[in-house]
Amino acid sequence: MKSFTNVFDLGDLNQALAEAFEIKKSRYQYEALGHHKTCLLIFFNNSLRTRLSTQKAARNLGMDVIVLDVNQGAWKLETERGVIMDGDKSEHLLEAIPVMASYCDLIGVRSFARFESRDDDYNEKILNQFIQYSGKPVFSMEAATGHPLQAFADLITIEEHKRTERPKVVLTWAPHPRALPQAVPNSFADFMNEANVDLVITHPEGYELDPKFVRGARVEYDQKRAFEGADFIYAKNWACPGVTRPEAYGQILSKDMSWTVDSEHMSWTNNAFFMHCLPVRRNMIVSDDVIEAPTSLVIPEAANREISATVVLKRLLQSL
Ligand code: AN0
Ligand code: CP
Repeated sequence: MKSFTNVFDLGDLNQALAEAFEIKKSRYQYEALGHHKTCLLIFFNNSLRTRLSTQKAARNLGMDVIVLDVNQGAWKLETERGVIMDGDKSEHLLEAIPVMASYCDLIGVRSFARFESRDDDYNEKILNQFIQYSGKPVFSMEAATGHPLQAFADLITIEEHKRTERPKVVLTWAPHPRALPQAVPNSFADFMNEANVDLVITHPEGYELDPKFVRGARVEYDQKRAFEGADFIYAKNWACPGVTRPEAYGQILSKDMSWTVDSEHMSWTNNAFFMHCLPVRRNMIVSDDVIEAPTSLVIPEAANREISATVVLKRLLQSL
């Protein structure tokens, strides 16, 4: 594997899951693989889980880790070519990338959607520059349109908890006070569409996800109907993806609190598990009682981030 940005980079998902369970049983078994190798983690945005779980994964594999928070202590980076750099940005990404790459063997990048241009975000302008100019294996730690390490961890968690061969999995939009990226729902749909699950996506009108990720999944605008018989409820807020409403890309179209997942919502399901990638705003996305219930998987999902990252970094190391 030369880079990791979406589900297709993993190849056979059953094989990837088998590898994940093998690593979960014995997480230091590939410790020799990373000897004298360095993993650089570059954060343009905040993180708790990704920051910790990816460092842990790199150490499981015997690697050294360097973490760079671009906005805290590094020079402000210009990302556009052709700009006269007379503003507050002291360095260009086109120099910074090869310099950073010279100190490491693998590069993880977190760079959220900026919501300035849908084309720039959906063409993964920043992540692709790292892939193009670093000459090193690059993996996404949540880029503009995807968060595949999260979705892989979610798939592992579903596999561990499913009660039927082909569970019904519902991805539901929920309200949030700020405009959030589509990376998490995009990657969740990307992975679920390749997994052995029945995926239903529900959201208010205007929140249609990009067809590249929705593919053959059923879209149901009636949240109650979507929840009926569900085995897993995966909640997430996202801002307008600009599919049916291009002019509203990145905007908040609704704060309808009737979409908040509470115990009444969960009563419509087949005693479903509740999932969310975290961080979550309680009583906006999900009620206290639902996230605290024994059927809430938010902590196991976060713990599985170490496992998904260990599988991915192991495969990238094996490609060196
Ligand atoms: C981010 C998002 O919605 O993409 C990160 C989630 C893993 N969440 C926030 O910015 C609150
Ligand atoms: N789920 C997730 O990626 O969390 P962080 O933003 O804290 O890394």
